[in-house]
Amino acid sequence: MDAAESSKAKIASLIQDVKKSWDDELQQLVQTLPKEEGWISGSLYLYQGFWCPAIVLKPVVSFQKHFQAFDSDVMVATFPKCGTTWLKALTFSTLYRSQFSRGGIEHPSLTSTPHQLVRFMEYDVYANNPCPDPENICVYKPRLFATHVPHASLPTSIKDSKCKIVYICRNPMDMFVSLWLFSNKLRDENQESLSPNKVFDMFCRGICAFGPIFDHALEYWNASQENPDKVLFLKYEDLKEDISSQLKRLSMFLGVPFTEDEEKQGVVEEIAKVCSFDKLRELEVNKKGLHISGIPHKDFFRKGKVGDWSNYLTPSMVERLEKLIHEKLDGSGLTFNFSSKISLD
Ligand code: PAP
Repeated sequence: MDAAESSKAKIASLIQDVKKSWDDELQQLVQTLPKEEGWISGSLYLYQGFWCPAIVLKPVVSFQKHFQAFDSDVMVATFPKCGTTWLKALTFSTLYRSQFSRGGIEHPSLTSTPHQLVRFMEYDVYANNPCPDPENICVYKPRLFATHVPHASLPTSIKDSKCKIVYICRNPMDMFVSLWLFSNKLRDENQESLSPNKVFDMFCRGICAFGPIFDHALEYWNASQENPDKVLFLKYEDLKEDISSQLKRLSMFLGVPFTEDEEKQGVVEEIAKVCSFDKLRELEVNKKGLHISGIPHKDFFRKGKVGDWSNYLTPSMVERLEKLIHEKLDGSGLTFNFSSKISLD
């Protein structure tokens, strides 16, 4: 073996040692954590106050330990099934619009899914590599990422830097229905379908991926109230109601406000259209293939409506959730729009 080969072998063995000690550390951590059955497969671990899916526990810890935010970074943060796919598409199209102007390079959203364009930290960037190269984890500049990790558990560099966070929340009734049906689809053929009563009870007790939803939303809500230049808090229902004004808020927050000329040329409406449910769902790239997490791309598009919960939840479920929403959110200033079907007042 020559000197170069021997040095390579030494580095490889060193990396193996680091990986091994890291795996041992994680193994020890897992043994201390409360555990519950997951909705799809694998377990949920109660880690730092939220239910972390077993499959992403290691990536979440790597993300916390190793990620170094840049001041120019943008992070899309969401609770699952609250509009992640939509917000990724909107943020990508708004932030980089000058790089893909009309008549120029083909827009990447025609050939890549929103989840490929804006990578999840825990399901993608850190999934197989505890320490990825910071220069290569996002091909666009400024860097844009996404996460479901709660605010309290974000890496400190995200909070200490000028990195901006865009958060989207959705009324918990529609969110629950979306997650329940999504999870059922992804369960193995030999697994029974999820009993709605059982998962609803788990959901109300906060036991679902990254739950409880109330703590998740409230942490980001409070952060947005304390520092509106750092955290933008959006609601799925507001986007549904008036996408143009919400896009303008987003562009201002990102520091790339739409110019008068752009507004006259209809750029805002164009972005809204390109990112709309119907447009995205019809793209070939979103119909075929699997996300890196193994989820079929098409499963991120179901109905995309506000108020679909009324087709699934029983009156007693609605009553329980209503009570919980009051209990958790009253006095916080955070409210939800459930469509015209019920009023929570
Ligand atoms: P994730 O958090 O697991 O990545 P996310 O995109 O938040 O997924 O959830 C998918 C939901 O957003 C689905 O809602 P539904 O089950 O109530 O239909 C999906 O239909 C909806 N969705 C996806 N893309 C859009 C879009 N462009 N506009 C509006 N809703 C969308």
